[in-house]
Amino acid sequence: MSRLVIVSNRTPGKSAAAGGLAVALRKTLAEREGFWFGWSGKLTDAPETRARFEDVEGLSVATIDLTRDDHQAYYAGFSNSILWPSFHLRLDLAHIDSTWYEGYRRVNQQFAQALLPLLRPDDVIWVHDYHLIPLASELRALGAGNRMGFYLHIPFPTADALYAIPHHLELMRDVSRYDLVGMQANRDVAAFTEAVENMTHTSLAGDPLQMFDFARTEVAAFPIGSDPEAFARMSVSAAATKMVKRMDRVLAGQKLVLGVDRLDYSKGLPQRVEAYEKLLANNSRLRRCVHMLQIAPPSRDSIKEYQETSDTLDAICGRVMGRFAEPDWAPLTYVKRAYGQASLAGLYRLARVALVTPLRDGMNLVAHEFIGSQNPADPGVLVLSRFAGAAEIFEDAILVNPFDTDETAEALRLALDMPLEERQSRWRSLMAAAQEHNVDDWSKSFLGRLSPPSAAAGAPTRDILYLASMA
Ligand code: ADQ
Repeated sequence: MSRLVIVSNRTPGKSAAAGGLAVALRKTLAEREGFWFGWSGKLTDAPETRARFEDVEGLSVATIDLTRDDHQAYYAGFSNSILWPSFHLRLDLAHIDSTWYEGYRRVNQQFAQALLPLLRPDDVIWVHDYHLIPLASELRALGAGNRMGFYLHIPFPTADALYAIPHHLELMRDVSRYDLVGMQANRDVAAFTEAVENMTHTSLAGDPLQMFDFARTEVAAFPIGSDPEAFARMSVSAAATKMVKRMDRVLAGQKLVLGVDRLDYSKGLPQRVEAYEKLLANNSRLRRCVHMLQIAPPSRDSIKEYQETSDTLDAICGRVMGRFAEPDWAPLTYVKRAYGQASLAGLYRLARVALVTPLRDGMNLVAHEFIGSQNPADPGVLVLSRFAGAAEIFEDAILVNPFDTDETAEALRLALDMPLEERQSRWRSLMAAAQEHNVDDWSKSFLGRLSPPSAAAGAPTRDILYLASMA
């Protein structure tokens, strides 16, 4: 079997708490030869194009350092201040700085230069996420003919939002240099197809070699998932039980409403707390009977919009406390830190309702993890945003428009009042969907399509065919 090379902005570290995706990809790499390639997390003064190999708990990991300026332009700049907000339809939060694109391309070139000498002709390369859209172009420009796949973890934007991104034509041409492009949801494939149809025959600066050619690029939805059985086991583990006991003491019989997210404006946190505020305002009988726990560790906090989201959330939580708290009752707890997966699994299992209400999300793994962690005899209810990719999978969640806080408040009330039988039947259907879309099958199906059994070892054909089609 050919080797697998996984490329992502960050590689799995030794000490970082492993997320479900990292665990799944590690497992995939452990089953076949290959290595993981990415940024080391270190900043240097001079650009580096020689990768260093390291053994990370049995996994072969190759990394390079980046210069401070390049990293700023590539990561905080083009990736997270232009692509992330635009792909999440938040053009109001996008910042256009014309120098960032150069840094973004430079880092992708640097990745390609460092990766190329490590490659064998029949290696299969799987590139992850929006930071690395140009990587296939850059590798092919250096002569790599390998099979290359790209997986977009975030939603694909509507055509208008795409057109607002500087250099979007070049980025679309870059996407066309992959053999397989995976998206989270059917809606993303539809948006992508529409954009390609609008742009076909668009040339860049009149250069025919720069034309889009998606004829050899397969684009399909590969919805990611979690490992629901692992969450079922973790939710009754010792670490989970410890967390549950701590929380049970605070709850003293109140029903737990839980939110777990990175602190990101796409997750709809202020709207969610506002919906909870409306629930308490409209249903005085529920006061002292419910408690909301929102866990939201800060992320990307060097970016102004993230600090502002954090400040907004602080203010709204403070307002709800000021409005409803009593000397002996707090309506909510807001925790800005990360927890291990087992502790989270315990909290998921304890919760009567999970509020998973992003304004837009590629998939949302918290929804999958919550479902996996439930007690089949007494399951909680999932209130889920229509605008998460997960909404295509979990039809038996209570689906809401997260912008409409009245609707979310009413969905929350329904969830809290839902009889046991309905909770059980909805959960059974959700669990079946989570099992069907588990993360192991996700990576197997993507790699199965990227490296079909017929792909002969040592057959680097892509560039030759591409150039022939231009002749
Ligand atoms: P994210 O935007 O990070 O991922 P999500 O899918 O919800 O969003 O995954 C978050 C992960 O972080 C989950 O595994 C969760 O358990 C973990 N997590 C969240 N809060 C935590 C906390 N306080 N402590 C510890 N762990 C915490 C991007 C896309 C998503 C897509 C994923 C995977 O934005 O749409 O689902 O990639 O493709």
